Amino acid sequence: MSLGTEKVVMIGGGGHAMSCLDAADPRRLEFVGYVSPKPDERLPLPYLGGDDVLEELQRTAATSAFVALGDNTARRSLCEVVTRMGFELATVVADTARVSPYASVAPGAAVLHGALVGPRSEIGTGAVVNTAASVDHDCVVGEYAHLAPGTHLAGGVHVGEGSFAGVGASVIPDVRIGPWAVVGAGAVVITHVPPRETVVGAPARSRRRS
Ligand code: JB2
Repeated sequence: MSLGTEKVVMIGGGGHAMSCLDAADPRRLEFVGYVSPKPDERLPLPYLGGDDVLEELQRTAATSAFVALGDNTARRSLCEVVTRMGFELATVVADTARVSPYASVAPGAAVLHGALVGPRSEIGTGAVVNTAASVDHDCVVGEYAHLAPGTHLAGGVHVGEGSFAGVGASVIPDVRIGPWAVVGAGAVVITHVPPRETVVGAPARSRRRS
């Protein structure tokens, strides 16, 4: 059944591409293959070449692209490149994820298996809500931010653009995490995190001060 199916080129062929392929709904997204500097035979998609083939693919084979790179800076950069080429950014939402009808998920974002996105929360362009992460009500997950598996945001948390929360991190209600900050794995964040700061531990503290 191809009615309503989006033809998509996967950008990247590593672990995150595999997770996103595994989570994507094949009735909605048809991956025509992947582009990467080098093939990885473990990804069960046709290898199409390097990024130099993208313009041709946009003309002939795919209307959308999905950038599956875990690195936030690289994902932003490639999302911008493919958007300039005229691709739409595909969005991956796993069928096992629960996204509130009162929430929004922007183009290019990934909400992977078992993730939860609560009401009035906003998931930004190219952001990743990884496996079994949860975002409670009234949160903002900024563009190109990444919540690693098992991250938990309580209500009203704002995560700035490009920020990364490591596996199992938790954030109490109404905390602001600045843009391009890093929250270490398992950290418990109870105070605001300045832009570009790295915090670790429970309670989380600046790495420079710990
Ligand atoms: O400029 C690029 C480029 N740079 C690297 N263009 C394209 N099209 N692809 C690029 N790549 C490709 O991204 C590499 O050739 C490789 O196929 C992939 C990176 O794979 P890797 O497994 O190293 O990282 P990942 O980003 O897929 O996964 C990381 O992030 C995930 C969220 C890992 O840390 C995972 O464990 C994690 N789950």
